[in-house]
Amino acid sequence: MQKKNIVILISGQGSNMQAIVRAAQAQRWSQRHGAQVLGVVSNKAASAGLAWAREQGLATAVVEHAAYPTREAFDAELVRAIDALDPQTPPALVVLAGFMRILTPDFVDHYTGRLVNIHPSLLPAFAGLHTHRRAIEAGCKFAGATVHRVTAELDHGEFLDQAVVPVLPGDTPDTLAARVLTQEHLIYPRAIERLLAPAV
Ligand code: NHR
Ligand code: GAR
Repeated sequence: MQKKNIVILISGQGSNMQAIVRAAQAQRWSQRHGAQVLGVVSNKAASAGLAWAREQGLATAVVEHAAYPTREAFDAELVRAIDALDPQTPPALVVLAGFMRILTPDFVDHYTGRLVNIHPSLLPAFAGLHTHRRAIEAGCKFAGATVHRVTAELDHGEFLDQAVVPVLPGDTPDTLAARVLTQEHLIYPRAIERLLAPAV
C-alpha cells in the first residue's frame, strides 16, 4: 500500500488537529489505510497546538505570514515547508484545522484534490469569519460545521460532511462555538477517514 502522508495546518489551539491525530491512532489508520499524520505546520510560532504536536513527536514547522511581503511569497514558503516534511512522498492530504490565512490560487492548484477544511458554520450560510456571532445575530435556531474541499473561492468547495447543533437562548459566540467544536471533533476525522479509504 502506498504511504499516505497527512499534513495538518493550524493557527491556534489545534483541538481539531488533536482529534484527527487521536482518531488516526485509535482507529489504526496506519494499518488500515497506510496513512499517517506526518506533521503540523503553523503560521504562528506561539500556537498552542504546535507545542502539543511536538510533544507527540510529530514533525513541525512554522511559517510566519507576517515575515513575508505578499500572500504569494508566504504561500510559496508554505508549500516548500509542507513538501519538505517528507521530500520523497508528496502529501496525500493537506488538512486545514483552524488555519486562519486565505490561500492563493497557486497554493490551491499545487494541492488540487488534496486540500480540505472545516468551517464553523452550516455552509453555504456564513462563509468567512465571525460565523457564530453572525448566526446568533441572524436569529438562527441551528448552527453547525461543514467539512469541505478547498478551492480558490473561500469556503465554496464540495461539502464532505456537516453537523448541526441548536442555538440556545442566551448563547454567546463563545458558548455556541464550544458546542459546534465538539461536533467538529467527530465529523472531521470521519470525513478524512472516508477520503483515505480506497473506493471499492
Ligand atoms: N483558502 C482558500 N483559497 N479557500 C478556502 O476555502 C479557505 C482558504 C483558507 C482558509 C479556512 C477559513 C474558514 O474556514 C480557509 C478556507 C481565514 C479567513 C480570513 O479571512 C477566512 C476563512 C478561513 C480562514 N483570514 C484573514 C486573511 O486575511 C486573516 C484573519 C486572521 O488572521 O485572523 O487571510 O473560515
Ligand atoms: C474551529 O472551530 C474551526 O472550525 C475554526 O476555528 C476553530 C479552530 O479550533 N476555523 C475557522 O474559523 C477558520 N476560519 P481548533 O484550533 O481548536 O481546531
